[in-house]
This record gives sequence, C-alpha cells and structure tokens, in this order.
Amino acid sequence: MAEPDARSARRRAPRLRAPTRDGFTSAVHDPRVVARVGVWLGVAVLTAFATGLLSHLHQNPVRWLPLGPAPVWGYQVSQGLHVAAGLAAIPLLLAKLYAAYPALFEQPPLRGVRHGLERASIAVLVATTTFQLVTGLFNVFQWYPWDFGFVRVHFAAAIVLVGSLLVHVAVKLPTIVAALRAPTRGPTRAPTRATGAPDEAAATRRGFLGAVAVTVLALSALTLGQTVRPLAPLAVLAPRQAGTGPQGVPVNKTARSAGVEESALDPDWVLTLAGPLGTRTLARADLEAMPSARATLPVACVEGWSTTADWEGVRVRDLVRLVSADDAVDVRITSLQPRGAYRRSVLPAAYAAHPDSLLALRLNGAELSLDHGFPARVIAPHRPGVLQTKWVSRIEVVST
Ligand SMILES: Nc1nc2c(c(=O)[nH]1)N[C@H]1C(S)=C(S)[C@@H](COP(=O)(O)O)O[C@H]1N2
Ligand SMILES: [Mo]
Repeated sequence: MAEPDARSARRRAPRLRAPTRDGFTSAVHDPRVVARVGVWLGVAVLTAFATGLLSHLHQNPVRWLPLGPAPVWGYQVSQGLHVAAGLAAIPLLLAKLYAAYPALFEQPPLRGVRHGLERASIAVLVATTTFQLVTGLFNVFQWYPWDFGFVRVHFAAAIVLVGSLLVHVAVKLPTIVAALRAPTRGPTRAPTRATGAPDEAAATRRGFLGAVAVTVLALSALTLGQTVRPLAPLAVLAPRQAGTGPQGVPVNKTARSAGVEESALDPDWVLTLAGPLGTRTLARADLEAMPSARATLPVACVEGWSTTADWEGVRVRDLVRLVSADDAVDVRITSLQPRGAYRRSVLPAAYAAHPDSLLALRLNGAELSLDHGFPARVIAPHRPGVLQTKWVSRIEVVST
C-alpha cells in the first residue's frame, strides 16, 4: 500500500518533547564556565555601577558628599571606565547566557521558595542588565528612540540591577564557590552531559573562556581610544574620535541643533551677570578687555569620549566678583539655547572659585568656534561635559 494508514504515521512521527537540562551536550554548559564568566561580568557591572553613581553625584550634588575641582582628569577616567565597562559587559552577558541557558529547562521549574527566589532574581537581573546595556549603547551613539528621560531611567534600573545581583550572588554563593574552586581542566560532572572525551570537553571550556576574554579585550581596545590618546588610532568602534572635529575637539551638540545659530552670532550679544551687588552686562569686547587666563582641561562627555584642550578666557571668579563681594558662591550658568536639558548648569562654589574655571573665549589658540560655544562657554576642571555649558548668556549667583 502506497499510503500509510493513520496509525502507522502516528507511530513513525518523532515525538516532540520539551528539552530538559540534560539534553544540552556542549561542554561549555558547565557551572565552572558560568561562574568564571559571571565573575568577569560582575566586575564589569560593579565598575559601571560605581562610576555611574559618581557621574550621578556630579550631576546631582549633595551637601554631605561634595566633589571638588581636583583631580582634573577624574571625570575623564571615571566616565571612560563607565562606558568601557558597559561595552565589555555586552559580550560577557551573551557568553554567560549561552553557558547558562540550559538551566532554563530545569525540571521541575520550581522547587520551593529559595529556588523560586533564585529564578526570579535571575529574571530581573537578566532583564535589567540587558536594558542597561541596550539603553547605554544607544546613548553612546546619541540615538534616543524612546520617550523616557534616559538619565533617570538608567539610574533607577541600575539600582534594581544591583539589588537583584546581590540576591543572585547570595542564594548561589555555595554553587559559585564550588564552581570557581573546581579546575576547568577537571572531568565533566553532572548536571552537564558533555559528549566526547573528557580532555576534549576541557579544551572546549578553556577555548570558550579564552575566546570571551579576547573578545572583551579587543572590544575595549577598539573603543578606549576615544579617551585614551595612545589608543586613538585603534578606536574604530568609538562613535567620536579624540582630537577630531573643529579646533581638534569633537562637538557634542552643534549650534544649529541647539537653535542658537542666530543668537550666538548676534553682534549685540551681551553676558548678563547677576548677584547680591546687582546686575551687570558685558559685551564680548568687555570680556576681551578683562584679565585673561589659560587652562589645559578636558571636555569629558558622559558618552565616554574625552579630549584635552587649551582654553583661554576670563576666570569665572573674576566675573562673580563684579556682582558679589564673596566669590565662594554657587553660580547658575544659562545658555542662549531656548530649550533642552543642558541649557543650564550650576557651578558649585568650590569650582566657581577655582582659578582654572573659565568663561572661555578661545580654544586651542583660536577664537572659539560656533559649535564649541561662541561667543563664550564654560570650561571647568573635573566636570562632566554636560555641565560645560556652551553659548552662555547669563551667570548668576544662587547662594552666598
Ligand atoms: N548649551 C549647551 N551646552 C552644552 C551642551 C548642550 O547641549 N547645550 N552639551 C554639553 C555636552 S553633553 C558636552 S560633552 C560638551 C561638549 O563640548 P564641545 O561640543 O565643545 O566638545 O558641551 C556641553 N555643553
Ligand atoms: Mo556630553
């Protein structure tokens, strides 16, 4: 008979079965691999967290933990590390998920409260880590396809991430310790069912770990050049290259996108100063006639790139002294920019009084270009780029 009857067809069809943990045969699915990649990922995540908190503190200062104008390179290094750690975490997360994913098919799926907590914390951890890495990456490339404020949401998700990381490490600690103590060369043990000879399985595990390490190092080398000058030629993956752009400095926001092309070039532009002693206005020629100061300072963007340049202009404290008897005061800087989160910044007293905090008129030996903040922009030591306000129109004393 050409047509098999229904019964024999049913007998011959392969039975579909949900995969079980034992169905995965690669030697990479091994607690020793998962734990090692986990430690590297943990280091990257905690580095990103600590440097992220620092960046948050710069942008939202608190009285009981004041930051100061030293060290000049502080933000450059901490934010460079933040972005580098976040980028390194991407291959590490993928590697860890690959090594660990057979655990998704554990049977039974829930074995009690502790097991439930363990699995729930992993779900939250994977979700928040993925969210942080994706939103952070998009931010580095200045792409905001979402509706929420990046900074607030990235900060809140970081807190949830670290909370779930603590729970995860706490409940898994015995497993982690045992897995880290066991040599990767050692024999394959339950629950993995690696096929092939034991030394072949060990080579697979070690090869996988080696490949992950090389990927992370290569990725770091290809992006760190956006802030580490000697690595600049390698920085092919960095969205902005150190030392490129008008006057040798990358531009974050252009005058056109800030909507200041006309107002910044207006010959009637004046700087308004406001303080306890009253209000003054200064034209650009008045600023040029004031004592001039120079400082070599980096622009260090939250996106991880930074470039050090020579700045020349008027000291902020000299301007403050025109409207305030006391120069140890917080000052608010306002830009010509009509809207946008970074049209304003507050320079805390310790920075405002520092001799290197300038209202810059010149950059790298030439007139400040329009995109770098003409007619005048703030540049101060140890500040995130977002607070180095360009196209300044007003400086006012906000505390005495
Ligand atoms: N008014 C205004 N100033 C601003 C910004 C802005 O959007 N508006 N961007 C800031 C950011 S995020 C950075 S990194 C620096 C970059 O300065 P640069 O473009 O001169 O390199 O400018 C800062 N000053
Ligand atoms: Mo920035």
